[in-house]
Amino acid sequence: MTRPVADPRSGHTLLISDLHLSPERPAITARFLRFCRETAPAAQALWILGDLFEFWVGDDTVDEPINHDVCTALRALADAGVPVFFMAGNRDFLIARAFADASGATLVDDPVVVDLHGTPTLLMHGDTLCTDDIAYQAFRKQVRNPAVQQQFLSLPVAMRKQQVGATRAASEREKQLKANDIMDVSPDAVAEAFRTHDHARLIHGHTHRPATHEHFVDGHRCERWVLADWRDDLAEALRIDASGATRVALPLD
Ligand code: LP5
Ligand code: MN
Repeated sequence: MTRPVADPRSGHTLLISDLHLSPERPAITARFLRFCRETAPAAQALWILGDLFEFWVGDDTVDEPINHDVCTALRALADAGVPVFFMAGNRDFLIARAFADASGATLVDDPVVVDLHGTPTLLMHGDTLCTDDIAYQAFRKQVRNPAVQQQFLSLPVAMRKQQVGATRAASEREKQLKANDIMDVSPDAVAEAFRTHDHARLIHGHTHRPATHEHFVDGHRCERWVLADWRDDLAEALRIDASGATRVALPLD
């Protein structure tokens, strides 16, 4: 059954990011599956702006239990006529075709500008805005290199998971040594993003610092919405309609 093409100014769109789903946090996965069943079906579209998973070691893990459950829930949404758009984060950038096929999600580039209910909106994961974090940007460049990824993907799954574990531990150690500000977006990078994209409303995640910011760039008032990560005591979606953006608190259990 095809749904009538909805007026883009009517209805609403939901955005989420940074759920960090993993077998270690079953309650968060259960919350996400409930969100897919009870909240998201009323939306015109669902955008996932990265770090849906705690990590993704390759599409050959798409049938692992949690990955399978997530893909099935997203597929049900897509089949019900709610398009799902997925942008990768710094944890799940190896998501590829098999995930898209299993989940029905459309993979989108970072950054992308879309018209959301009449307002041009720049969507990003957010890590590329953290330009003062020199060590992270160097790491990012390395792991986004297709040759490095191919080599990683040729390893057995267990070895890939082991390497990710070691990388996570190194990352956590390094984060302890970094000043807090360095791990936030850089004001210059934000201003540059607004300039490059015609001062579109910016929505991103990654920093786990949910807030709404007002920036003034070259005489333009610009809005930046930072999505919330999902924790034991917090789960949120951003709801966009023709009148603007609002944060929707989701039931915790
Ligand atoms: O993720 P988060 O928010 O905790 O921290 C990020 C930055 N850290 C990372 C690293 C990831 O957490 C590691 C998991 C990636 C899984 C990918 C799977 C596929 C790998 C494919 C390889 C081809 O992104 C952190 C930022 C922080 O955000 C805030 O922006 O500061 O950056 C770092 O901590 C990076 C370090 O500064 C430098 C890199 C240390 C890694 C050294 C590698 C050791 C490898 C051992 C492997 C055998
Ligand atoms: Mn992230």
